[in-house]
Formats: sequence, structure tokens, C-alpha cells
Amino acid sequence: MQEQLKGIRDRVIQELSQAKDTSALEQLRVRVLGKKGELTEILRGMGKLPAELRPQMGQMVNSVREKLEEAISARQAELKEAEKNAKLAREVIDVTLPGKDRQAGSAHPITLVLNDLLEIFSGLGFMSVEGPEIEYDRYNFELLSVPKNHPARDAQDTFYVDDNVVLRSQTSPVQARVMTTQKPPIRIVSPGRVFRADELDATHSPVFHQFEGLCIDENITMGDLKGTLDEFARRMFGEGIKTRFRPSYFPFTEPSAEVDLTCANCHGAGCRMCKGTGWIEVLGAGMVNPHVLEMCGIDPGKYQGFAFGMGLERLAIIKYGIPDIRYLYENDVRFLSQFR
Ligand code: 2U9
Repeated sequence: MQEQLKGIRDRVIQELSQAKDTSALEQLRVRVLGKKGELTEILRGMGKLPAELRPQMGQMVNSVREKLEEAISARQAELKEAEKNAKLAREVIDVTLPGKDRQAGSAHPITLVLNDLLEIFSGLGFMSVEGPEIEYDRYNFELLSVPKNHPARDAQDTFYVDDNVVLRSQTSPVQARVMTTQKPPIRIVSPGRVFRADELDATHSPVFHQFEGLCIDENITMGDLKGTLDEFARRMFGEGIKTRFRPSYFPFTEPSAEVDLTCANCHGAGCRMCKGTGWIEVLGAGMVNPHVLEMCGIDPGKYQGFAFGMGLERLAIIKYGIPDIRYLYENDVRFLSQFR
């Protein structure tokens, strides 16, 4: 029995040094010192020994047990320390590494041209007014002298909410609202989103942004319109830029004109952007149709007005040489970051 005890002691001391971690160590402890462990079994078996041998054997078993308990707790402390050190090594943080770079955002090109326009026209005495995107037929069409049978009213061109309500196809209803509630002099611009039943392609979008202007007072002439748009063209694209008025037709203006600007890319020499003409069409404009003034409650015998309209996408495309309108809607940071 003495030999057996020594054997267990030496073997366990040997196994202790091989235990890789605290859980292997715990298994070893249970196997030797646990309720059904080897040493416990030996203690139990002592009942079978002659009575005179028991005290001596009991002492031996207890001394081996104490020795093993000591050795196990020493090894446990060793393994715990090693495990703690390994964990610390795994979690080490290099505080000298550079931080994560947060890219600063930038204004969208449509916002950039809008800000330019607001600055130019506020300097000329125009106030910016906004209105609803879902609009009554009365303001979007009726008061603008777009008659019931006009092709622009067709469901193929305009998004209808119901018989009397549309997604506004222009920002002109904002001006119509102002004209029906305020007296001249009126000098306003109306930027905003508009909606047309167009397919999205390189030059069209069913949702785009307009910027319109309206000026109503006594003695307003086509010369005021031309002076205003000349000033806008120079401030927006540079001193050498000229305007060219071509006769056109809109129901809400009479006379009406389409307005070209000197091509900002080739300064009039002719290039791919202006298809060799040296001119780029940028605006529609005209003198407010007296019939529109009258319907909005303004006396056309006393007052005259001019109005103009342009698309912000088109302006951004020209100003920044953007080849396709869809770049403006895709929110690709590789595109947007170029406007920083
Ligand atoms: C009122 C009376 C007249 C606004 C005008 C245009 C000409 C025009 C287009 C240019 C390109 C819209 O973005 S676009 O598709 N606009 O040609 N707009 S005159 O005339 C008004 C507005 C309000 C009461």
C-alpha cells in the first residue's frame, strides 16, 4: 500500500507538470482527490486493514494528500498567471496606430448652383419663396393659362394625384399663389423639386429642380428681363458671357423667349458641348401673360411683369461639365467628393 501511494504521488507530480491549462488541472485533481478519486478510494479501502495498521496508513494517505493539494494549487497559480498573461498579450492595443479617418462631407452640385443663384438674385432684390410639391390643378395649370386641352396636362406628362391635384410640373404655382395674395411690387424666385412623367435617361429625370423668377411692377419691360438675365449670366459663368433671346411660346408669358448663354466651355468658339454653335440653351423667359395677371387679381392695365425659369440640373451639368444627369442622383462619393 505504501508503494501504491508513492506511485500515485510520483505519477501525479509528473502529470501536474504536463497539465496544459487550468481545466486539465481540475480534471486531474478530481481524478485523484475527488469523491471517487484514487486517494479517496484508498482511504475508503483502509477499513479492510488490520486495526493496528490503520493509524499509520491513515497518516501516510493524509500526508500524500496534503502534498498533492499543495502541488496542485501551486501549479494552478502558475497556469492562471500564464493564462492571464496570454489574454493580456492577445488584447494588447497599439495606441500609436493612426485613428480612423472620417471624410468630411460636401455640398451637392445642385446645392452649389442653387446657392450661387440665391446669392445673385437676392442681390438683385428678389426674395426666395417655397410652396407645396403636391399642388392644386388651379395653381399648377389654371391660373398659368394652361387650358384644359393643353398637352402638358396629359397624364403622359403630369403625375395626377386625383382630378384636381397633381405633383407640380413646375414651380410657377408658387408665384401664382403669391400673386393671388400679395400686391405688386413683387420680386420673387421659387426654387424647388418638380415632377414630370419622363423616363430617366442621360438628360431627363422624372424628378428635377427648377429655379423660377417673377418680377411685377409698374413700367416693367423686356429690357428689365434682359438686364436681369445678363447680370445672372455674368455672375454665374463669368464676365465674357452673353445672352441670346430666341422667340418661343409658353402659355404663361407673352412674348416668350428661349434664352441661350455663350458656351462656358469654349467661350463661343464652338465645341462638343454646344454642338459647334457657341451657344447653350439655359432658360425660358418672357413677359407675364396679361391674362395670367388678370386671373391672379392684378390689373394688367397698371402692372407688367417678367418671368423666367431654368433647371438646376442643367445648370450644374453645364457649370461642372457633368456628362450624364444620373450622376446627380446616384450619391456615389467618388463623384460627390470632387465638389469639395
Ligand atoms: C407665373 C408666370 C410666368 C416662368 C417661366 C419658363 C419660361 C421656362 C423652363 C425652363 C427649363 C422650365 O426647367 S425647365 O424645364 N421654364 O421656360 N418658366 S417663363 O413663368 C412664369 C411663372 C409664374 C405666374
